[in-house]
Amino acid sequence: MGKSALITGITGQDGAYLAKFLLEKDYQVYGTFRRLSTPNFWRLQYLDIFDRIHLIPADLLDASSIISALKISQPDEVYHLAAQSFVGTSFEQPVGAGEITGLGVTRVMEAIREINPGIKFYQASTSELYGQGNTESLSEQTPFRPSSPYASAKLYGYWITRIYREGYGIFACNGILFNHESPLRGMEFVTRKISNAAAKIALGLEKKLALGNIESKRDWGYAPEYVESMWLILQQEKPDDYVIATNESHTVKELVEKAFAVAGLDWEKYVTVEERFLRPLDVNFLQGDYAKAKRELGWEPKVKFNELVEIMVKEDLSRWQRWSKGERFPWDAPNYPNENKILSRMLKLDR
Ligand code: NAP
Ligand code: G4F
Repeated sequence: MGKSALITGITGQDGAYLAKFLLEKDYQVYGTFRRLSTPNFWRLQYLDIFDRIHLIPADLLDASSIISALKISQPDEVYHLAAQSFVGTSFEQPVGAGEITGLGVTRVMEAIREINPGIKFYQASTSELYGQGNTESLSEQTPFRPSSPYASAKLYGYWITRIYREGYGIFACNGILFNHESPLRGMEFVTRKISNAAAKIALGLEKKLALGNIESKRDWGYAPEYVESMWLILQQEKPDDYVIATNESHTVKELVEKAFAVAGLDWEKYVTVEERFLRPLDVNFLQGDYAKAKRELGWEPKVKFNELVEIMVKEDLSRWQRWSKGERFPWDAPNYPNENKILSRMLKLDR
Protein backbone atom coordinates (compact mmCIF):
# COMPACT_ATOMS: atom_id res chain seq x y z
CA MET A 1 0.00 0.00 0.00
CA GLY A 2 1.30 3.47 -0.94
CA LYS A 3 1.29 6.56 1.23
CA SER A 4 -1.78 8.58 2.03
CA ALA A 5 -2.20 12.27 1.16
CA LEU A 6 -4.84 14.82 2.05
CA ILE A 7 -5.34 17.67 -0.44
CA THR A 8 -7.32 20.68 0.70
CA GLY A 9 -8.87 22.42 -2.32
CA ILE A 10 -8.95 19.25 -4.45
CA THR A 11 -11.72 20.76 -6.61
CA GLY A 12 -9.39 23.57 -7.81
CA GLN A 13 -6.92 23.58 -10.71
CA ASP A 14 -3.87 22.48 -8.73
CA GLY A 15 -5.81 20.12 -6.47
CA ALA A 16 -7.07 18.15 -9.46
CA TYR A 17 -3.67 17.90 -11.17
CA LEU A 18 -1.94 17.02 -7.89
CA ALA A 19 -4.52 14.30 -7.16
CA LYS A 20 -3.83 12.75 -10.59
CA PHE A 21 -0.08 12.95 -10.02
CA LEU A 22 -0.29 11.30 -6.56
CA LEU A 23 -2.62 8.54 -7.80
CA GLU A 24 -0.01 7.73 -10.44
CA LYS A 25 2.48 7.41 -7.56
CA ASP A 26 0.16 4.90 -5.87
CA TYR A 27 -1.00 7.23 -3.07
CA GLN A 28 -4.37 6.92 -1.38
CA VAL A 29 -5.74 10.36 -2.20
CA TYR A 30 -8.17 12.16 0.09
CA GLY A 31 -9.50 15.60 -0.74
CA THR A 32 -11.61 18.18 1.02
CA PHE A 33 -14.47 19.96 -0.66
CA ARG A 34 -16.77 22.62 0.76
CA ARG A 35 -20.52 22.53 0.59
CA LEU A 36 -21.87 24.53 -2.38
CA SER A 37 -25.46 24.78 -3.55
CA THR A 38 -24.30 23.10 -6.77
CA PRO A 39 -21.43 20.58 -6.51
CA ASN A 40 -18.26 21.40 -8.44
CA PHE A 41 -16.28 18.31 -9.39
CA TRP A 42 -15.78 19.04 -13.09
CA ARG A 43 -11.97 19.11 -12.96
CA LEU A 44 -11.73 15.69 -11.27
CA GLN A 45 -14.18 14.34 -13.85
CA TYR A 46 -12.29 15.99 -16.73
CA LEU A 47 -9.09 14.22 -15.60
CA ASP A 48 -11.08 10.99 -15.18
CA ILE A 49 -10.01 10.47 -11.56
CA PHE A 50 -13.22 11.34 -9.71
CA ASP A 51 -14.02 7.71 -8.78
CA ARG A 52 -10.59 7.18 -7.26
CA ILE A 53 -10.65 10.08 -4.79
CA HIS A 54 -11.90 9.85 -1.19
CA LEU A 55 -13.85 13.06 -0.70
CA ILE A 56 -14.31 14.64 2.74
CA PRO A 57 -16.48 17.70 3.39
CA ALA A 58 -14.52 20.48 5.14
CA ASP A 59 -14.42 24.25 5.17
CA LEU A 60 -11.37 26.36 6.04
CA LEU A 61 -13.60 28.55 8.22
CA ASP A 62 -14.50 25.57 10.41
CA ALA A 63 -11.62 24.11 12.44
CA SER A 64 -13.60 21.07 13.55
CA SER A 65 -14.19 20.01 9.94
CA ILE A 66 -10.44 20.14 9.29
CA ILE A 67 -9.74 18.04 12.38
CA SER A 68 -12.28 15.47 11.14
CA ALA A 69 -10.66 15.41 7.70
CA LEU A 70 -7.29 14.61 9.27
CA LYS A 71 -8.77 11.91 11.50
CA ILE A 72 -10.54 10.26 8.57
CA SER A 73 -7.63 10.40 6.13
CA GLN A 74 -4.70 9.81 8.55
CA PRO A 75 -2.37 11.26 5.94
CA ASP A 76 1.41 11.05 5.64
CA GLU A 77 1.31 14.34 3.75
CA VAL A 78 -1.06 17.32 3.68
CA TYR A 79 -1.07 19.60 0.65
CA HIS A 80 -2.81 22.78 1.72
CA LEU A 81 -4.07 24.29 -1.54
CA ALA A 82 -7.50 25.58 -0.54
CA ALA A 83 -7.77 29.38 -0.52
CA GLN A 84 -9.76 32.27 -1.90
CA SER A 85 -7.21 32.45 -4.71
CA PHE A 86 -8.37 35.35 -6.91
CA VAL A 87 -6.50 38.58 -6.14
CA GLY A 88 -9.28 40.78 -7.60
CA THR A 89 -11.89 39.33 -5.23
CA SER A 90 -9.60 39.86 -2.24
CA PHE A 91 -10.01 43.64 -2.71
CA GLU A 92 -13.81 43.21 -2.63
CA GLN A 93 -13.79 40.69 0.27
CA PRO A 94 -10.68 41.54 2.31
CA VAL A 95 -11.95 40.07 5.58
CA GLY A 96 -12.77 36.80 3.81
CA ALA A 97 -9.24 36.77 2.36
CA GLY A 98 -7.78 37.01 5.85
CA GLU A 99 -10.10 34.39 7.34
CA ILE A 100 -9.84 31.83 4.55
CA THR A 101 -6.46 32.35 2.93
CA GLY A 102 -4.62 33.49 6.08
CA LEU A 103 -6.15 31.98 9.22
CA GLY A 104 -7.15 28.85 7.30
CA VAL A 105 -3.46 27.88 7.29
CA THR A 106 -3.28 28.09 11.08
CA ARG A 107 -6.40 25.94 11.41
CA VAL A 108 -4.74 23.20 9.34
CA MET A 109 -1.38 23.52 11.11
CA GLU A 110 -3.00 23.40 14.56
CA ALA A 111 -4.95 20.28 13.57
CA ILE A 112 -1.68 18.65 12.46
CA ARG A 113 0.08 19.68 15.69
CA GLU A 114 -2.71 18.16 17.78
CA ILE A 115 -3.44 15.01 15.80
CA ASN A 116 -0.05 13.96 14.44
CA PRO A 117 2.93 16.35 14.25
CA GLY A 118 4.70 13.76 12.10
CA ILE A 119 2.49 14.69 9.12
CA LYS A 120 4.38 16.59 6.41
CA PHE A 121 2.78 19.88 5.36
CA TYR A 122 2.91 21.80 2.09
CA GLN A 123 1.72 25.43 2.03
CA ALA A 124 0.66 26.95 -1.30
CA SER A 125 2.63 30.18 -1.06
CA THR A 126 2.82 32.55 -3.98
CA SER A 127 4.87 35.00 -6.01
CA GLU A 128 2.24 37.61 -5.04
CA LEU A 129 4.20 37.82 -1.74
CA TYR A 130 6.85 39.91 -3.53
CA GLY A 131 4.39 42.64 -4.44
CA GLN A 132 5.21 45.85 -6.27
CA GLY A 133 8.46 47.53 -7.13
CA ASN A 134 10.66 44.72 -8.46
CA THR A 135 12.39 44.67 -11.83
CA GLU A 136 14.66 41.61 -11.58
CA SER A 137 14.21 37.85 -11.06
CA LEU A 138 12.87 36.99 -7.60
CA SER A 139 14.36 34.27 -5.40
CA GLU A 140 13.91 32.82 -1.91
CA GLN A 141 16.16 35.67 -0.66
CA THR A 142 14.12 38.57 -2.10
CA PRO A 143 12.15 40.55 0.53
CA PHE A 144 8.34 40.38 0.45
CA ARG A 145 6.14 43.46 0.03
CA PRO A 146 2.55 42.23 -0.46
CA SER A 147 0.27 44.53 -2.47
CA SER A 148 -3.21 43.02 -2.00
CA PRO A 149 -5.38 41.59 0.81
CA TYR A 150 -4.78 38.19 -0.84
CA ALA A 151 -0.99 38.61 -0.71
CA SER A 152 -0.96 39.84 2.88
CA ALA A 153 -3.09 36.82 3.92
CA LYS A 154 -0.64 34.57 2.05
CA LEU A 155 2.28 36.29 3.81
CA TYR A 156 0.70 35.37 7.14
CA GLY A 157 0.32 31.77 5.90
CA TYR A 158 3.96 31.74 4.77
CA TRP A 159 5.17 32.79 8.22
CA ILE A 160 2.81 30.51 10.16
CA THR A 161 4.25 27.63 8.14
CA ARG A 162 7.79 28.62 9.12
CA ILE A 163 6.80 29.21 12.73
CA TYR A 164 5.32 25.69 13.06
CA ARG A 165 8.46 24.30 11.40
CA GLU A 166 10.89 26.17 13.63
CA GLY A 167 8.79 26.19 16.82
CA TYR A 168 7.28 22.68 16.80
CA GLY A 169 9.65 20.78 14.49
CA ILE A 170 6.88 20.01 11.96
CA PHE A 171 8.02 19.15 8.43
CA ALA A 172 6.30 22.25 7.01
CA CYS A 173 7.33 23.81 3.70
CA ASN A 174 6.40 26.73 1.45
CA GLY A 175 6.28 26.36 -2.30
CA ILE A 176 6.53 29.93 -3.61
CA LEU A 177 4.85 29.26 -6.92
CA PHE A 178 4.69 31.80 -9.72
CA ASN A 179 1.55 31.89 -11.90
CA HIS A 180 0.75 28.53 -13.44
CA GLU A 181 -2.04 27.93 -15.87
CA SER A 182 -3.83 25.22 -17.84
CA PRO A 183 -7.16 24.44 -19.49
CA LEU A 184 -8.40 23.77 -15.91
CA ARG A 185 -7.75 27.38 -14.82
CA GLY A 186 -10.76 29.36 -13.57
CA MET A 187 -12.18 31.77 -16.16
CA GLU A 188 -11.67 34.85 -13.97
CA PHE A 189 -7.86 34.58 -14.27
CA VAL A 190 -6.39 36.49 -17.19
CA THR A 191 -4.89 33.57 -19.15
CA ARG A 192 -8.10 31.57 -19.33
CA LYS A 193 -10.22 34.69 -19.75
CA ILE A 194 -8.15 35.43 -22.86
CA SER A 195 -7.96 31.85 -24.25
CA ASN A 196 -11.71 31.43 -23.80
CA ALA A 197 -12.49 34.82 -25.40
CA ALA A 198 -10.17 34.18 -28.36
CA ALA A 199 -11.95 30.85 -28.96
CA LYS A 200 -15.44 32.38 -28.72
CA ILE A 201 -14.58 35.32 -31.00
CA ALA A 202 -12.97 33.03 -33.60
CA LEU A 203 -16.16 30.94 -33.66
CA GLY A 204 -18.45 33.98 -33.90
CA LEU A 205 -19.90 33.49 -30.41
CA GLU A 206 -18.57 36.76 -28.95
CA LYS A 207 -17.51 40.14 -30.34
CA LYS A 208 -15.20 41.82 -27.80
CA LEU A 209 -12.84 41.22 -24.88
CA ALA A 210 -12.44 43.84 -22.13
CA LEU A 211 -9.29 43.67 -20.01
CA GLY A 212 -7.54 45.71 -17.30
CA ASN A 213 -3.79 46.31 -16.93
CA ILE A 214 -2.30 44.81 -20.09
CA GLU A 215 1.22 46.14 -19.37
CA SER A 216 1.49 43.87 -16.33
CA LYS A 217 4.17 41.14 -16.59
CA ARG A 218 3.89 37.61 -15.26
CA ASP A 219 6.00 34.45 -15.19
CA TRP A 220 3.48 31.92 -16.51
CA GLY A 221 4.18 28.16 -16.26
CA TYR A 222 2.18 24.99 -16.86
CA ALA A 223 0.20 23.74 -13.85
CA PRO A 224 0.66 19.94 -14.32
CA GLU A 225 4.44 20.45 -14.05
CA TYR A 226 4.14 22.69 -10.99
CA VAL A 227 2.24 20.14 -8.89
CA GLU A 228 5.18 17.74 -9.22
CA SER A 229 7.32 20.34 -7.43
CA MET A 230 4.89 20.26 -4.48
CA TRP A 231 5.49 16.54 -4.07
CA LEU A 232 9.27 16.88 -4.52
CA ILE A 233 9.38 19.55 -1.80
CA LEU A 234 7.89 17.09 0.71
CA GLN A 235 10.29 14.27 -0.30
CA GLN A 236 13.45 16.14 0.76
CA GLU A 237 15.45 15.28 3.88
CA LYS A 238 14.81 18.66 5.49
CA PRO A 239 11.83 20.99 5.25
CA ASP A 240 12.54 24.17 3.31
CA ASP A 241 11.00 26.83 1.03
CA TYR A 242 11.37 26.92 -2.77
CA VAL A 243 10.62 29.26 -5.66
CA ILE A 244 8.95 27.48 -8.61
CA ALA A 245 8.91 29.48 -11.86
CA THR A 246 10.09 29.57 -15.48
CA ASN A 247 12.53 32.49 -15.26
CA GLU A 248 10.72 34.26 -18.12
CA SER A 249 8.11 36.98 -17.98
CA HIS A 250 5.68 38.35 -20.54
CA THR A 251 3.12 41.14 -20.57
CA VAL A 252 -0.62 40.50 -20.67
CA LYS A 253 -0.48 42.29 -24.05
CA GLU A 254 1.95 39.65 -25.39
CA LEU A 255 -0.35 36.95 -24.06
CA VAL A 256 -3.40 38.38 -25.77
CA GLU A 257 -1.49 38.88 -29.03
CA LYS A 258 -0.27 35.27 -29.03
CA ALA A 259 -3.63 33.80 -28.00
CA PHE A 260 -5.54 35.67 -30.69
CA ALA A 261 -2.94 34.69 -33.29
CA VAL A 262 -3.42 31.00 -32.36
CA ALA A 263 -7.15 31.52 -32.99
CA GLY A 264 -6.36 33.23 -36.33
CA LEU A 265 -7.31 36.75 -35.14
CA ASP A 266 -5.71 40.20 -34.90
CA TRP A 267 -6.18 41.09 -31.21
CA GLU A 268 -6.24 44.85 -31.77
CA LYS A 269 -9.60 44.60 -33.54
CA TYR A 270 -11.32 43.06 -30.51
CA VAL A 271 -9.64 44.05 -27.23
CA THR A 272 -10.45 47.10 -25.11
CA VAL A 273 -9.05 48.24 -21.78
CA GLU A 274 -11.70 49.07 -19.18
CA GLU A 275 -11.32 50.68 -15.81
CA ARG A 276 -13.54 48.15 -14.06
CA PHE A 277 -10.82 45.51 -14.53
CA LEU A 278 -8.06 47.63 -12.96
CA ARG A 279 -7.14 46.80 -9.35
CA PRO A 280 -6.64 49.41 -6.60
CA LEU A 281 -3.01 48.18 -6.52
CA ASP A 282 -1.42 45.82 -9.04
CA VAL A 283 1.87 43.98 -9.19
CA ASN A 284 3.42 45.04 -12.49
CA PHE A 285 6.31 42.61 -12.64
CA LEU A 286 6.78 39.01 -11.48
CA GLN A 287 9.58 36.77 -12.72
CA GLY A 288 10.99 33.93 -10.67
CA ASP A 289 14.46 32.44 -10.31
CA TYR A 290 14.04 28.69 -9.80
CA ALA A 291 17.78 27.93 -9.41
CA LYS A 292 17.37 26.45 -5.90
CA ALA A 293 14.54 24.14 -7.03
CA LYS A 294 16.67 22.95 -9.95
CA ARG A 295 19.71 22.38 -7.74
CA GLU A 296 18.00 20.71 -4.78
CA LEU A 297 14.80 19.18 -6.20
CA GLY A 298 15.99 18.47 -9.73
CA TRP A 299 12.86 20.34 -10.91
CA GLU A 300 12.74 22.33 -14.15
CA PRO A 301 9.87 23.70 -16.27
CA LYS A 302 9.46 22.24 -19.76
CA VAL A 303 6.39 24.01 -21.18
CA LYS A 304 7.13 27.69 -21.77
CA PHE A 305 4.97 30.68 -22.68
CA ASN A 306 4.18 30.03 -26.38
CA GLU A 307 3.36 26.36 -25.91
CA LEU A 308 1.25 27.11 -22.83
CA VAL A 309 -0.87 29.65 -24.72
CA GLU A 310 -1.30 27.22 -27.62
CA ILE A 311 -2.45 24.42 -25.29
CA MET A 312 -5.03 26.68 -23.66
CA VAL A 313 -6.46 28.31 -26.79
CA LYS A 314 -6.66 25.01 -28.71
CA GLU A 315 -8.48 23.34 -25.82
CA ASP A 316 -11.00 26.19 -25.52
CA LEU A 317 -11.58 26.19 -29.28
CA SER A 318 -12.15 22.44 -29.19
CA ARG A 319 -14.56 22.66 -26.24
CA TRP A 320 -16.78 25.28 -27.88
CA GLN A 321 -16.76 23.38 -31.19
CA ARG A 322 -17.52 19.99 -29.62
CA TRP A 323 -20.27 21.38 -27.40
CA SER A 324 -21.91 23.13 -30.36
CA LYS A 325 -22.04 19.75 -32.12
CA GLY A 326 -23.94 18.24 -29.20
CA GLU A 327 -21.04 16.55 -27.41
CA ARG A 328 -21.26 16.79 -23.59
CA PHE A 329 -18.25 16.62 -21.22
CA PRO A 330 -17.11 18.06 -17.86
CA TRP A 331 -16.56 21.81 -18.37
CA ASP A 332 -16.88 24.99 -16.34
CA ALA A 333 -18.58 27.20 -18.99
CA PRO A 334 -22.11 26.29 -17.82
CA ASN A 335 -21.19 27.71 -14.36
CA TYR A 336 -20.44 31.21 -15.68
CA PRO A 337 -23.39 33.52 -16.44
CA ASN A 338 -22.10 34.91 -19.75
CA GLU A 339 -20.97 31.51 -21.06
CA ASN A 340 -24.21 29.93 -19.92
CA LYS A 341 -26.19 32.48 -21.96
CA ILE A 342 -24.18 31.58 -25.08
CA LEU A 343 -24.73 27.86 -24.44
CA SER A 344 -28.47 28.48 -23.99
CA ARG A 345 -28.58 30.41 -27.28
CA MET A 346 -26.86 27.45 -28.98
CA LEU A 347 -29.49 25.07 -27.59
CA LYS A 348 -32.33 27.30 -28.88
CA LEU A 349 -30.77 27.42 -32.36
CA ASP A 350 -30.64 23.60 -32.33
CA ARG A 351 -34.36 23.28 -31.64
P1 NAP B 1 -8.31 27.47 -7.37
O1 NAP B 1 -8.48 26.76 -8.67
O2 NAP B 1 -9.01 28.75 -7.17
O3 NAP B 1 -8.74 26.45 -6.21
C1 NAP B 1 -8.93 26.89 -4.89
C2 NAP B 1 -9.51 25.76 -4.06
O4 NAP B 1 -9.77 26.24 -2.73
C3 NAP B 1 -10.85 25.20 -4.60
O5 NAP B 1 -10.89 23.82 -4.41
C4 NAP B 1 -11.87 25.89 -3.69
O6 NAP B 1 -13.10 25.20 -3.57
C5 NAP B 1 -11.11 25.86 -2.37
N1 NAP B 1 -11.66 26.77 -1.36
C6 NAP B 1 -11.92 28.09 -1.49
N2 NAP B 1 -12.44 28.58 -0.36
C7 NAP B 1 -12.54 27.53 0.51
C8 NAP B 1 -13.01 27.39 1.83
N3 NAP B 1 -13.53 28.41 2.52
N4 NAP B 1 -12.97 26.16 2.42
C9 NAP B 1 -12.48 25.11 1.74
N5 NAP B 1 -12.01 25.18 0.47
C10 NAP B 1 -12.05 26.38 -0.14
O7 NAP B 1 -6.77 27.74 -7.08
P2 NAP B 1 -5.47 27.03 -7.70
O8 NAP B 1 -5.03 27.82 -8.89
O9 NAP B 1 -5.69 25.58 -7.79
O10 NAP B 1 -4.40 27.35 -6.57
C11 NAP B 1 -4.18 26.45 -5.49
C12 NAP B 1 -3.49 27.18 -4.36
O11 NAP B 1 -2.24 27.70 -4.81
C13 NAP B 1 -4.25 28.39 -3.81
O12 NAP B 1 -3.98 28.45 -2.43
C14 NAP B 1 -3.62 29.58 -4.53
O13 NAP B 1 -3.77 30.74 -3.76
C15 NAP B 1 -2.18 29.11 -4.61
N6 NAP B 1 -1.39 29.63 -5.73
C16 NAP B 1 -1.86 29.50 -7.00
C17 NAP B 1 -1.07 29.93 -8.06
C18 NAP B 1 -1.54 29.80 -9.47
O14 NAP B 1 -0.95 30.45 -10.34
N7 NAP B 1 -2.50 28.94 -9.77
C19 NAP B 1 0.20 30.49 -7.80
C20 NAP B 1 0.63 30.56 -6.48
C21 NAP B 1 -0.16 30.11 -5.45
P3 NAP B 1 -14.32 25.44 -4.60
O15 NAP B 1 -14.04 24.56 -5.79
O16 NAP B 1 -15.48 25.00 -3.81
O17 NAP B 1 -14.33 26.90 -4.95
O1 G4F C 1 -4.55 36.17 -13.90
P1 G4F C 1 -4.53 37.10 -12.75
O2 G4F C 1 -5.83 37.41 -12.11
O3 G4F C 1 -3.49 36.48 -11.72
P2 G4F C 1 -2.66 37.11 -10.48
O4 G4F C 1 -3.30 38.31 -9.96
O5 G4F C 1 -1.25 37.21 -10.92
O6 G4F C 1 -2.83 35.94 -9.39
C1 G4F C 1 -2.63 34.58 -9.72
O7 G4F C 1 -1.27 34.25 -9.59
C2 G4F C 1 -0.75 34.36 -8.25
C3 G4F C 1 0.73 34.00 -8.32
O8 G4F C 1 1.47 35.12 -8.67
C4 G4F C 1 -1.53 33.44 -7.35
F1 G4F C 1 -1.04 33.51 -6.09
C5 G4F C 1 -2.99 33.80 -7.37
O9 G4F C 1 -3.72 32.85 -6.58
C6 G4F C 1 -3.49 33.73 -8.80
O10 G4F C 1 -3.45 32.39 -9.22
O11 G4F C 1 -3.87 38.49 -13.18
C7 G4F C 1 -2.60 38.55 -13.80
C8 G4F C 1 -2.34 39.99 -14.26
C9 G4F C 1 -2.62 41.05 -13.19
O12 G4F C 1 -1.62 42.02 -13.23
C10 G4F C 1 -3.95 41.67 -13.62
O13 G4F C 1 -4.14 43.01 -13.23
O14 G4F C 1 -3.24 40.28 -15.35
C11 G4F C 1 -3.78 41.56 -15.13
N1 G4F C 1 -5.05 41.67 -15.85
C12 G4F C 1 -5.30 42.55 -16.87
N2 G4F C 1 -6.57 42.42 -17.27
C13 G4F C 1 -6.17 40.98 -15.59
C14 G4F C 1 -7.14 41.46 -16.49
N3 G4F C 1 -6.43 40.00 -14.70
C15 G4F C 1 -7.67 39.47 -14.70
N4 G4F C 1 -7.93 38.47 -13.84
N5 G4F C 1 -8.66 39.92 -15.54
C16 G4F C 1 -8.45 40.92 -16.45
O15 G4F C 1 -9.34 41.31 -17.20
